[in-house]
Amino acid sequence: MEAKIYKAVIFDLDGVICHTDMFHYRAWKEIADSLGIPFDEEKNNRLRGVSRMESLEMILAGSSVSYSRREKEAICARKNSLYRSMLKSMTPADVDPAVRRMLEELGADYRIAIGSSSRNATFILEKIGLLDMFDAISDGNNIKRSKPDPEVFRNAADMLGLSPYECLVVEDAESGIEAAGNGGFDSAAIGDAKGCARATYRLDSLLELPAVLGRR
Ligand code: B16
Ligand code: MG
Repeated sequence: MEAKIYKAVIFDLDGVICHTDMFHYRAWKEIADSLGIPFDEEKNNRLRGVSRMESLEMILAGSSVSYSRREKEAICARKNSLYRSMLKSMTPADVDPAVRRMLEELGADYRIAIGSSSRNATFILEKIGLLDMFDAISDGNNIKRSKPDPEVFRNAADMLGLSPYECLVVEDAESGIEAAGNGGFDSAAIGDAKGCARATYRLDSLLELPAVLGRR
C-alpha cells in the first residue's frame, strides 16, 4: 500500500477540543420538560455531532404531538438561546493546557482546522481562546447536510486546499467517523466513537495524536 503523509488535521469541536455536552443536555432537558417529553443523558448522548434541527426531530420522536416547521424553528431558537447563555461562562480554562500546547506544536508542522456541526463553533472558539489557532473553520453555518454526510469535512479540506486523503479527521461521535469515512478521510476516534468499526485509529487521549501522525 502506498504510504500517505497527512498534511492537515481536522478536529471536531464539541467532545474533542472542548466539552459542551452538559450545556446541550441542560438546554434540551429544559425544552423537553416544557413539552412533556421524557429526556435523559443517554438520549442526549445520541445527539452528538447531530445538527440542532435533527436533534429536535429526534427528541420530538418521543411526542404524540405534531409540530409545524415554524414551531420547530421557534423551539430550536429557544434551545439555542438557553445554550448560548450557558456558553458565556466558558473561558480558556475549559481547554486542557496540555491539549492547547499540543495544538500549538501540531500547528507548526500541519495545517489544523475545525470541522464541527455546530453553528456556535466560532463563538465557542472565541470563549476558549482558540479562535486564532486554526487555519480553517468549517462549521454548521456552511453546510446543507450534517454528519454522517462528509460535507463539513470536505469544506474544511477545500478551505485548506487539500484532498481528503491528505487530512486526518479527529472525532468523538459515530456520525462523525461515518462522515469522515464517507468523504474518503482517515479518522482518529476518541471517547464513545472508539467503538466505531470504521475508525482508522483509536485514541484514549488527544495527546496521543502526535504519535499517531508520526507513525506514517
Ligand atoms: P449547535 P460537533 C455538534 O458539534 C454537537 O456535538 C451536537 O450535539 C450539536 O447538536 C451540534 O453540534 C449543533 O450545535 O446547536 O451549536 O449548532 O460535535 O460537530 O462539534
Ligand atoms: Mg463532537
